[in-house]
Amino acid sequence: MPPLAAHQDIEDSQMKSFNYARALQAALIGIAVTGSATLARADIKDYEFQLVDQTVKKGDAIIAVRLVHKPDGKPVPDAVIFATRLDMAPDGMQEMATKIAPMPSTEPGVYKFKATLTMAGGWQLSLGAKVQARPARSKTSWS
Ligand SMILES: [Cu+2]
Repeated sequence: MPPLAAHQDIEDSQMKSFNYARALQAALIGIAVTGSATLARADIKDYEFQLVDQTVKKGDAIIAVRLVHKPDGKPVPDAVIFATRLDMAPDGMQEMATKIAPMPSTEPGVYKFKATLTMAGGWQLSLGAKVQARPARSKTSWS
């Protein structure tokens, strides 16, 4: 019966997209990055860690974060970054932590870490940054 068949097709495709969305959600990892910065006369609120690649998957992962100086939006190179903790606090599993190892990075202001994300869901990466004092800008006047 064509009308019924057509109806079933619609139901099937809805079911498929629903399952697909669920599967996608289950495989995804969300990482919230929290950070603190230390520098004499610098305001912590002026610095922010941003996750570079939002598509982190379960398993062995490279997590790249960019340290940004918020007032001018510029990445901050040469900061000493110390990863304090990577755990599943956003999913209510603070006790579920995984090891993090710093990795070399080629892009200034981007800091990389290697970690094994044992479970899909929400993770929180807590980072600390020791920011180098910026050299004072020389004032040049043209006449
Ligand atoms: Cu967990």
